[in-house]
Amino acid sequence: MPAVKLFQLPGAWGAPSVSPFCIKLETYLRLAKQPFDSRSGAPMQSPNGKVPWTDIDGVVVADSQRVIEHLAAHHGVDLDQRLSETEKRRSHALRRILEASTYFGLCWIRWVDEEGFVAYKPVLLKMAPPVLNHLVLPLLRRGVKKQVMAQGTGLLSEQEVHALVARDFEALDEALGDKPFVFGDEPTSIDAVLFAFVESLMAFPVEGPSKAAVRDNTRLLEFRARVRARAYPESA
Ligand SMILES: N[C@@H](CCC(=O)N[C@@H](CS)C(=O)NCC(=O)O)C(=O)O
Repeated sequence: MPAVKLFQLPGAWGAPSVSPFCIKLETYLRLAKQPFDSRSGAPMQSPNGKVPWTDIDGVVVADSQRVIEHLAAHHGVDLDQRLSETEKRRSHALRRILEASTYFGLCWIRWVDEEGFVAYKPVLLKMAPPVLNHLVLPLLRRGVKKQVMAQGTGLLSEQEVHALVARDFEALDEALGDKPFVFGDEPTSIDAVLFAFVESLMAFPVEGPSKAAVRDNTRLLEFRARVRARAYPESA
């Protein structure tokens, strides 16, 4: 087994990290039973300017998906090994819904929405008080708002953003169906991604229509509890 150092943002509100991509990777490593050493790391320290990143046997790999692919290609650590080519393509499509659509909805909920930012701000300030002070935070917020605008989610109304997030989760719920995990009885990489995004939405302490929709979805809530019990038995 390779020696993995995982650099990521710390947790809050009971979630393993404030970043869905960090939760995804930590959950993947845990589900794959790959030991790792978790270290605190901020985007500005990362080789690609984003969290998470890793050091795997001395090789630095940034980006959660690259890490998953690196572990499969070089170390035989691969939760998707048993999937057919068709299932791998479905997994890719489902992952992209969450990472390229839902993610920006979550950014809107935390960074653009006033109530969301009021709740997020103290957590951000606590994470790195000397660096992330009251002067830097508005600049960070402006940067995230710009990203959310450029991607398109920032151009939508509040109702539209929540409707989009709720529909993304409906699509994932449909793919999950009544199975324990998306591709059957055992977890694969898409389960780590789905868990990360359900967890990120539900743990954030601000109510809204998209959170209410997932709260009404027993299958997704049971899925969240199932992954938590497997990957984080200490807190399940
Ligand atoms: N494709 C990347 C996305 C990572 C990402 O967007 N991370 C966010 C935190 S959730 C980040 O570091 N943002 C900092 C920034 O964009 O400045 C991955 O899968 O790791």
